[in-house]
Amino acid sequence: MTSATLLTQEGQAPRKVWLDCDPGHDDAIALLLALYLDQIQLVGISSVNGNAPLVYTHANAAQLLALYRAPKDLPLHRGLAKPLKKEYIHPPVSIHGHSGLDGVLHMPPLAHPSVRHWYDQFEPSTDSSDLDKNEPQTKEGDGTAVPALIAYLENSVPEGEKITVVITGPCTNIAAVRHLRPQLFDTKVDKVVIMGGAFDIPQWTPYAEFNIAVDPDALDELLKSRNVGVVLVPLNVTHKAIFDRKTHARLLDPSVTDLKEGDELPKPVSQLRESLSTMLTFFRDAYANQFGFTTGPPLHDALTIIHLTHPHLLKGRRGKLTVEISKTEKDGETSFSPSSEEKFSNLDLDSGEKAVESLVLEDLDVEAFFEVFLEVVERADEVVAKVEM
Ligand SMILES: [Ca+2]
Repeated sequence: MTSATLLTQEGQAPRKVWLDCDPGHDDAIALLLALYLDQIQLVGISSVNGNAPLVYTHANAAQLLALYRAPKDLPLHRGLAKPLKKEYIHPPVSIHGHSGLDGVLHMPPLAHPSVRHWYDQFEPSTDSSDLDKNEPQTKEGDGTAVPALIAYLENSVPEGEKITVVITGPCTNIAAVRHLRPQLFDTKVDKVVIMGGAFDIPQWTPYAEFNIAVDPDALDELLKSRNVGVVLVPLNVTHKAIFDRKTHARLLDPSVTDLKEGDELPKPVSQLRESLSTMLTFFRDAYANQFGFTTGPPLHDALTIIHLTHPHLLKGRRGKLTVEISKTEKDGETSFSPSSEEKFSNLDLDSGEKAVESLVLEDLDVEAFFEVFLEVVERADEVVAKVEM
């Protein structure tokens, strides 16, 4: 495959996407793909509590946008710090670290003007002393994400047009938008692509995957819509997206295309490649120690973006998706009744009188996915080398 076939689809306008995330090592990869794949035009980003408390995930998002040289006019909004109805469950720091995104070399500090640009974009901090210590401040209040997405849908999405929402953390922010303005949401959003859920495999609780367990009521709110389809990217498919040593070698140095067993990983040929390598090394070690993954970490969240840019690389069944909100130990358990065994790459968004079904993705073309990932790194690398932070 050439880069032209991977990165562009002739004559197609990019899809407008709002990305709601809780970075997060795998969110960081999703964000890189969303920024650098031509098929997507990011119209807004919001942070949500999840892999770490909101105060950290928001700071991480600002730092990543600076690291990746995102366009300065891309808005980053701070979202909700607590789930809709439940108390926030803090995950153990052993998976994403204390900050939610530990272990990344060359990450710009919070006090860096470019990070401050995004961190303070809508709610300027009153005191920068905490940022000088590279510790994000605790902000009171509910952030600006929910009103900002409502305003965007109302004022910037013309009648008859729609945007896509991607969620790579708990569904809290987006569910709050739908709860407040269901009609606006249902007419201006075509689908919501969510990383979350798991079927018949080990999960965060005995029944539920982490993103959904944190805020099951939020997924339930999104599943109430009869117009807006949900595409679920569960652990069953994300566990196939394993970043292995061979890919790691190519990430560090694209000329090393055939790493042999026992060979040492090559030296990074750029600073961005070193940042991404350290990011995924931290995640690899966490997955090895916590879950016994021996070949590498799964890049869960990245697949939400691939579904939009390269839909043919992912397939699943359509049907009825539900989530347990009974306030029992099963809270957050996802259940799925496929309408047939036929596999699809997309929802049927034009299902007329009957409610739009959900699409639960199951199969991944692993090799092609990592080719896209490496092409994106190549592209980002060129930009990062040229553009000052
Ligand atoms: Ca995430």
